[in-house]
This record gives sequence, structure tokens and C-alpha cells, in this order.
Amino acid sequence: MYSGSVDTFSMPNHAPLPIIAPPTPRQLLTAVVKRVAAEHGLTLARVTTADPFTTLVPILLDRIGAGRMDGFDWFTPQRAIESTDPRTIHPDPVSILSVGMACHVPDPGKPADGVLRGRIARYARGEDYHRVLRARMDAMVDTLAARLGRDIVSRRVTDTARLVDRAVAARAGLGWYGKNACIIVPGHGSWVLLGEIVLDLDLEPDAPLDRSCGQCAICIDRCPTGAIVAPYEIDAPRCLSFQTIEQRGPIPRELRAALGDWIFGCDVCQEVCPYDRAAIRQPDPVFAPRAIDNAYPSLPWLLEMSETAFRETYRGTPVIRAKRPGLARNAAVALGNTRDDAAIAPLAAALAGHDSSLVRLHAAWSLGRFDAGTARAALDRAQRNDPDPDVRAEAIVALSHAGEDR
Ligand code: B12
Ligand code: SF4
Ligand code: SF4
Repeated sequence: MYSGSVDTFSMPNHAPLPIIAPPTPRQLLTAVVKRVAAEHGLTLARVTTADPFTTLVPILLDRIGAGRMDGFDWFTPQRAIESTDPRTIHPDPVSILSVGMACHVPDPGKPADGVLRGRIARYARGEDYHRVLRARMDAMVDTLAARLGRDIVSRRVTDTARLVDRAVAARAGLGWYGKNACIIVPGHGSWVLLGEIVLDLDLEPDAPLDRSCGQCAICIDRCPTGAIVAPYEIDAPRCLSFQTIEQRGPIPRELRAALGDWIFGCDVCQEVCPYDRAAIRQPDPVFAPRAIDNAYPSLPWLLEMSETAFRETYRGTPVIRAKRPGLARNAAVALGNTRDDAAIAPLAAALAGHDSSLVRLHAAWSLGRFDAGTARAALDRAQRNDPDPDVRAEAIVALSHAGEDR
């Protein structure tokens, strides 16, 4: 790839001739780096400098101070400040290669098979991007070192507490910030997962993209929980992605109905975005779901699945992170949200016998959304017999609101 400057000069009696400045060694090196990245499946790759992201510091500290990152124990002010400076992870950083993998594989759609099903966010339906991206970045650096005939000191990160992936991608012009805080990549929308390679190579930086959402605010209006509290500002504790993936305890009552059928992550603020809808679909095939349970799993099955079944179905995918009780908890809530009487029997069975009190508690909440006698009977048994006081208390609350739309 050549990106040198083009100039013209005039000669008497001749049309202007273009003068193409020869590429500099830095431009040639940058072209080699991007070519090697593409050879390793990192087709989205742009460069920025390794200068600290100083303007990010007050934003991160403001967010922490406002409680927007509550629930992330690792997101301390100290850690946040460190994550804005590549020198904290590399002894001699000069450039950063921002890389992305497109994850919007075709949606198989919920089967119309009469089974009550949940919904998994698209990025989590196939292979775990952390592993794939890491492996590609590692292989790419090895090839690059061999091609250049020199050692390269590099640090490769994705989704860590060590660098703010989106800030790197924005400065490198890989994409631009949407008001949903996601990086929108031309041609792919925000369906792109990000990583960085911090290098000791002097590369030609790309320019940030001069794009913005303009007057659009669809994602803010459509977020089911109002978690986009202002443009570019997410209140993580209110975000369904946080509640379904990171939350280890009970999901706050006031957010349970908003969860709808999401049982791992949430894609609403991306699905409604005009840029995401118009994106050319060139996803990486590693993100394709292995089976329907990796995209739209049966909710009753999630409530009764064994540890072995959980591991076999979700091994190597991001869903493993939720752990079996967490996923079953989400399924219990999603079953209640169906308001379909077919949900009562699996919920009653879970309330009576699930090994996790967290799951029983959410099954109680969900049963409280039904007016049927079988739901009340299951709640009545639980309020008297469940060994966990929190489950008994939830059953009492559920009975007092039984059948209400809450
Ligand atoms: C913590 C975290 C979360 C938390 C908190 C979300 C958040 N907004 O921070 C939770 C669990 C809620 C979450 C959810 C999701 N996440 Co997440 N998450 C992260 C993580 C680990 C850190 C993000 C961070 O530092 N946040 C700090 C806070 C303060 O950022 P913020 O409030 O959003 O503000 C940012 C911008 O809005 C911008 N900004 C602030 N003010 C202004 C003002 C202007 C004018 C502009 C232009 C920009 C701007 O600067 C901030 C820094 O980026 C990153 C990986 C990483 N290490 O970077 C992945 C990451 C951001 N997540 C990612 C994904 C895919 C998601 C989900 C889509 C997953 C899903 N489908 O469920 C959702 C999307 C939710 C959303 N709308 O943001 C991707 C994003 C890819 C992309 N194209 O943008 C990342 C980069 C992981 C990766 N390596 O690919 N995530
Ligand atoms: S991921 Fe869902 S809950 Fe979180 S901000 Fe986007 S739309 Fe809202
Ligand atoms: S929905 Fe509209 S406001 Fe939200 S990110 Fe997309 S373009 Fe921006």
C-alpha cells in the first residue's frame, strides 16, 4: 500500500505531470505491518502513536466518581489512569496497531418450534474472541519479526484493564465513537471486536475519522434500561450486558422485566443503530454459532442443564464467563418475561429443586408474574420450605404481587 503525497509541476507547452514522492522507509514499514496483519486475519488494522491518552484521564475518573463503573472491582482510579498510558505495559512503546475482527455473522433467527428460547449477544455465539484475537496477534508478530529479520518488543492486549481498546481504535481512525459509546467501523458498524499491539516500531500513524452521529439519538431512546445516561456515557450497573454477564448476585428487581429474552449480553443499542443496520456483512466465520443453543437456547433446558452439559455447549465461547448458575438465573428471568403459561412448570421445578439459591430466587420472582394457581402453589411451598431466607422472602413478595405486570 502506498500513501505518499502526490504533487504536480508544470513544464512549458506540456500538460502538468504528476510527481509522486517515493514512499518513505516508515511508510514502507507500515505497509508491511498492515499486510502481515491482514495475512493473519486482522484485516481491520490502523496505526496510532504510543502517546498517552491524556484527555481520557478526567473522563474515566468522572465515570468512576459518578458510580458508572460500580461493580467492576478492578476499575480503580489508579488502574484507570494506568490504562491511558502504553508505557505501563511496554518498556519502549513507539506505535500501536489497533486491530478489529468483524463479528456480525448471519442471524439464524429464533426457531418457530414452540420452545421458549432466550437470546445470546452476537459476539458471544461463536468462538471466544479473546482467544482468537490473541492467537492471531501472536502469530502476526512472529511472522513480522521473521519478515523483518529483527526482534520485536510487543505487547498484545484485548479486553483487559491495561488499555482502553475503544480509545485506541478511535485515535487510530479504525472507527469513531457512536453515542452508544461503541466504536463504529466504516462498512461494519460497531459489530467489531477490538485489540491492540503495542510495538517498538516507528510506524506512520493514521488519522482519526471525522465522523459523528449528528442529531441521531435512537440508541439512547431504545436502550431497555436507560443505561445510556448521556451521549457516550454508559451506566454499567444499569446495562443488561453487565447484569447478565458480570453480575454474580441477584439482578436488581427493577431491571428484571427489561431483560426481556437476553440471557447473555445485549445488542439492542447496536441493532437499532442505522450504521449497524447499513453495514456490509463481512463477518469472521469463527463467530458463527456451533448450534442453536449457542444463539437461542431453550430456556427450560438452561434451568435444568448439568454442569457437564453447560461446559460441553459453551466451551470455548464467551458464555462460559457467566457460569452455570448465572446463565440459569438469567434464563429464569427470561422465562418470566415470556408471560407464557408454558413457563410455569419449568419455573416451578427450578424453584422446588435447583441447586443454586440464586436461580430459585429469580424463579420465584418470575412465577410471581403469573396468576395461575400452579404458580401460586409453587410460591406458597417455597415461602414455607425453601432453606434460603432470601428465597423465602422473594416468594412472599412474589405472592403479594402475583399476576401483576411488573
Ligand atoms: C467495562 C466494559 C464494559 C462494561 C461497561 C461499558 C462501557 N461503556 O464502558 C459493560 C459490561 C456494560 C460492557 C458492555 C458491552 N461491551 Co464492553 N467493555 C468493557 C471494557 C472492558 C472497558 C471499557 C471502558 O474502559 N469503559 C470506561 C468507560 C468510562 O467508558 P464510557 O463511559 O463508555 O466512555 C467511553 C466513550 O464513550 C468515550 N467518550 C467519553 N466521553 C466522550 C465524549 C465524546 C464527544 C466522544 C466522541 C467520546 C467519548 O471515551 C470512553 C472510553 O472509551 C472494554 C475493553 C477494554 N479494555 O477497553 C470492553 C468493550 C468496550 N466492550 C465491548 C463490547 C462488544 C460490549 C457490548 C456490545 C457487549 C454486548 N453485546 O453485550 C456491550 C455494549 C455496551 C455499551 N453500549 O457500551 C467491545 C466494544 C467494541 C466496539 N466496537 O466498540 C470492547 C472494546 C471489548 C473488545 N475488546 O472488543 N462493556
Ligand atoms: S447493551 Fe443494552 S442495556 Fe447496555 S447500553 Fe446497550 S442497549 Fe442499553
Ligand atoms: S443509533 Fe444513532 S446515536 Fe446511536 S450510535 Fe447509532 S448513529 Fe449514533
